[in-house]
Amino acid sequence: MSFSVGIVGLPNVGKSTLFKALTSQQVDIADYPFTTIKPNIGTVKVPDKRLEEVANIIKPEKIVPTIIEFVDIAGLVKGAHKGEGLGNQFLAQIRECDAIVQVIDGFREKSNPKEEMETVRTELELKDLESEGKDNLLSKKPVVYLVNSPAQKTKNVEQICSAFPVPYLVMDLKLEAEISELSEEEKSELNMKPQLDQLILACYNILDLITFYTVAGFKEVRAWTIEKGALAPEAGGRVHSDFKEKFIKAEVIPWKTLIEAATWKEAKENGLIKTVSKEYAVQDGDVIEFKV
Ligand SMILES: Nc1nc2c(ncn2[C@@H]2O[C@H](COP(=O)(O)OP(=O)(O)O)[C@@H](O)[C@H]2O)c(=O)[nH]1
Ligand SMILES: [Mg+2]
Repeated sequence: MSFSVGIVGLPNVGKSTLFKALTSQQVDIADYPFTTIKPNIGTVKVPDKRLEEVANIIKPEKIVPTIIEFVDIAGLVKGAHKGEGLGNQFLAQIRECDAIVQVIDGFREKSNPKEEMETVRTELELKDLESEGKDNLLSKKPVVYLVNSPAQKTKNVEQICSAFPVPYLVMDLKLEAEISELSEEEKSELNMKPQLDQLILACYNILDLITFYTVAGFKEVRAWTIEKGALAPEAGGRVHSDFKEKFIKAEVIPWKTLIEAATWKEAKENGLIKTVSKEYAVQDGDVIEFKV
């Protein structure tokens, strides 16, 4: 299972351009057998420095990052909550997402980022009124605001956005889509640094989840995502159903402690790897070996 972020906004603001840039390098789906692929859903690797550091210690054959899904949702227009422009269909897609990235036009002469932000917010709130404040409200989903603007207009955008009551990112999505088509060599030759990692991390962080790592007998170091407060057997269940149903205990070490110990063996000998029971609440950054 993975968590999903809906790409939302008015028509023609760069949503599909962003989707294309994000998904140009699709994750090897074999690692994620339960991911259903539709044309507007893409799986994206979550950049993770800790995973790299853990892998440096374990030296596995394979490193598998955790993923989030991005969903390219068609543009909302004023009146979407009443069904304008297939609004109901698109709002239903947003409801299935865990978070939202709202793309805002900052590249056209007459763009008005603040008004755009408010138009979309109003549609979500009006739709929520219909559900009388009941579960899974659209306007309560965490949002990352992304102003689509080339660098030379950034000053202008900052001025307009100073009225924003929320944090936002500014990116040139057309450029990002172009960069995403380049090979690693071309990128370094042209000194092109994509900014998308920053967006992916902002989306991942706003979901307020935690990451844990498994080492699978030192063959594969892998990052996993789970809700805060999840107990060890539930985390195990992410990895394999047996690790939940037949959970006996797990060996746990915080990633940083493992890095400091320099090897797994060293950590073990110094008693830094703790044995935990099924009552243990997984902590962000734990490296876990499940025992059944
Ligand atoms: N100049 C410029 N044009 C852009 C940028 N992003 C998107 N566009 C153009 O705006 C149009 C709509 O983009 P698209 O991603 O399909 O928007 P969507 O309707 O929000 O999915 C296309 O013609 C894009 O080429 C940008 O950053 N700068
Ligand atoms: Mg589109």
